[in-house]
Amino acid sequence: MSITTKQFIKDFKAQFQSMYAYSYEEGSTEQLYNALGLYVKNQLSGNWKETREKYVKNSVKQVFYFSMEFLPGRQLESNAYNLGLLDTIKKGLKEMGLSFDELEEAEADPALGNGGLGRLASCFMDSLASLGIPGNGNGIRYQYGLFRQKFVDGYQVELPENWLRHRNVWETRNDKSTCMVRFGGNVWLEKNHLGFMETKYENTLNVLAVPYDTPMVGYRNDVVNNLRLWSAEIPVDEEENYHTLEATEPIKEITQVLYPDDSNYEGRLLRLKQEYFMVSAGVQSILRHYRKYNLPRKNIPDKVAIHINDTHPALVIPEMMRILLDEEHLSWEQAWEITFKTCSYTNHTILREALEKWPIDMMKELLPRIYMIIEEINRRFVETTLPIYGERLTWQTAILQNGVVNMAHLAVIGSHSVNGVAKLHTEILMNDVLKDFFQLYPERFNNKTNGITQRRWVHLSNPGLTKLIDKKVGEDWKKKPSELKVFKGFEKDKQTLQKLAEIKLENKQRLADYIEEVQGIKVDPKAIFDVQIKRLHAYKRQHLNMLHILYRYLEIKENPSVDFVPRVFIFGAKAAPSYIYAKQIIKVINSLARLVNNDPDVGDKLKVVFFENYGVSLAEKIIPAADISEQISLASMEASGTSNMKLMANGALTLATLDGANIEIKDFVGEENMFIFGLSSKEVYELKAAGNYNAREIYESDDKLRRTLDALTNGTIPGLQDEGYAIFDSLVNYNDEYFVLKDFDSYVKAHKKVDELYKNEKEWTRKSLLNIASSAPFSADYTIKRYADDIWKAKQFSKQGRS
Ligand code: 26Y
Repeated sequence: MSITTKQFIKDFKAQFQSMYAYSYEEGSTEQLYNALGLYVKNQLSGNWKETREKYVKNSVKQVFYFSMEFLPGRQLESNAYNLGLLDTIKKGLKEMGLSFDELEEAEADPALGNGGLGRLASCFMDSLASLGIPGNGNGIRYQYGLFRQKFVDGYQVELPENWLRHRNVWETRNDKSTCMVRFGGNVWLEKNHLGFMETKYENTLNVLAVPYDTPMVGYRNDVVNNLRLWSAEIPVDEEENYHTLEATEPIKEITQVLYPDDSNYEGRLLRLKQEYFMVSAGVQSILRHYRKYNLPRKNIPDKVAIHINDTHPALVIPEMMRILLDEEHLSWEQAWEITFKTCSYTNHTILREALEKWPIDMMKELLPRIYMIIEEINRRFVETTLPIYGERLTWQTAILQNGVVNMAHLAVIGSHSVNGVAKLHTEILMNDVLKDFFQLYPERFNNKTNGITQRRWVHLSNPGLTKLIDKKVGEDWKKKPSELKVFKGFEKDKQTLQKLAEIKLENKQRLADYIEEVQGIKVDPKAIFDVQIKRLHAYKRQHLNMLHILYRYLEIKENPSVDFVPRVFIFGAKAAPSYIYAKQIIKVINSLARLVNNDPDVGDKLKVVFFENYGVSLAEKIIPAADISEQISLASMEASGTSNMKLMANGALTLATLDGANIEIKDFVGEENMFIFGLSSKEVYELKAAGNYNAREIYESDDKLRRTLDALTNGTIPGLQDEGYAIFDSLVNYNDEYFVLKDFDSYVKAHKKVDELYKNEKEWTRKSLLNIASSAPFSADYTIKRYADDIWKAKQFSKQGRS
């Protein structure tokens, strides 16, 4: 899209005036942001409409990505960039005496997700549009996003995240496309006068689902796809609204707040309501849309692919069956064939506690018709499986087990494709978590290693690096990431290495300024910036990182001239509000930070920064400044990880266990260009099987480790209540579930290697360059292309970008 600066200024002024009826000079930052956002939205609205019309006119196959979580990040800059308007806008604003960066900060960052899974969904939305694949998102418009995290005396406190307090310029409420979602009541089947079985309901609670559409802008290709988020409202139609005011109270609750948990699953009725609400509205709206294609129903799988992002939307399967059976009057066999061919499922976790299981009684009461259908799916599954595979396998794979509905089993049985998110993770699904299903349906299993969008995570968040790559390899890599490998050719080029080191230092200086501004901590930009940013979970082992910091602190105290290269340890992590242990780890890190940062013996050798309220916007500030990427989960536990990919693409060196996508990072960049430590996944499995792990023995036999662990409880760290004891206890007395002690020694050694290498700036920068140049395979564009080709059978409709 091309537009002159002059034209922009004129249009923007007009936009502002039409909204606020006075001149832009008098506008607040927020008003100016709103006007700018709406200006950009106006620019893309034509493409948005045309994209939708083209899809229908050409009867193209469309993908619907169902996810309970999306983490799009701020959209102003990214939309302007993808439209090709960003430079003009920045220039125009400057001429008007305004700063783009300042206006941008006024945008709320929608925290409609917990972590990796939600951010992945948003990277995928960006790639779908940029590849010109007809792909839509379907999710929930939570009124409150993931809690806003504050530290009070080092403790995490959760505050409501009212992201819609200010207007959201990107969304369009689409009253024309509302649906009705039914909960509870009684349901039965009755023959009607034509001899058809009809489903009858009484006393249901009817909830109005209102869609809010948000444009998903492709990179310079005139494509604008749609993200549809549903909001629950009380029906206005008198006939539907026969409940008392009191009875409709729970309706408002349904889309009020995001479930703030990334793993610890609790049986919560509200969560099940949310899942069905989103699924039912989504499927209804898809089937309504399909009618516009004027094709027989059996062709649905040729025109529609529904993707189930983890089990959370797995009720798509019985909901689709319900509509095809009850409303479209297909036979079970016809309905099942359509549903099965339409649906596909991605698993994102092997953590047992995160695998959803709903009590049958709860499901029956809340979703009686859906439960009847699940029962029938299960009955038919057992009927066909039992004679071939026998009792054991059949009962282990059944959907209904011991009073619960096993959602992963429902998802696998009802989908034609099941995938994991990194090579190792998919192997673990096939050999362990879903091994019985792998025996039943080997052809359904496949791997799709995660990816990230370089547009947000490199082009926009690291303009210095982007400019350097443009200069060295040309601009083609922006549309064809594989071109990045050309950058490898510069690994020995002195001038390039020097420039790369300068850019990193500038990024670190910027982050250092920000750290001082928000945390009041002064850090040296020449120190190693060592970054661990992800949800807080015991398996991710932020406490291993903490123990190493504590170890370094004790070493410095004992011998102030110890040869440690100055290091800034940077954390960003939210803990689930109910996850006590994770919150204790946060408290210990914060107290340790206070101790270390204020000890004059330590000086610049060691600084610890724990950012509050980690999220997409903060990640964009931290990642370009990172030297070390901490990916230290216990091998086999992290399905993939995606911060590992973002950090690598920005030139950080990975310090990692061989877990998740770290293994592929190693395959692409080479072991010699990262720091690998710890047990392998195979060793973890063996150690668990042997059952003879003895954490106390390690504690007692390793002096350094013992001294470090003892410092958790002997008053070394002021300000702790019992948090130090809790962590000590879990590691020493409760036998260290995630093998922290086992991996400690090898972790410390890896850190020594980091220090050694950093002393050789040229060599460090060379490895950094190789990491950047090897990061192309993690482009979400490639990941999405593989999903489209192998699973969805969806074609690129528009050609990929102009410049
Ligand atoms: C059941 C419910 C409480 C629940 C809610 C959210 C369960 C899980 C989740 C979120 C899981 C998640 O974010 N998983 C992460 O997905 C990323 C994208 O595939 C992976 O990179 C990462 O390893 C995995 O932990």
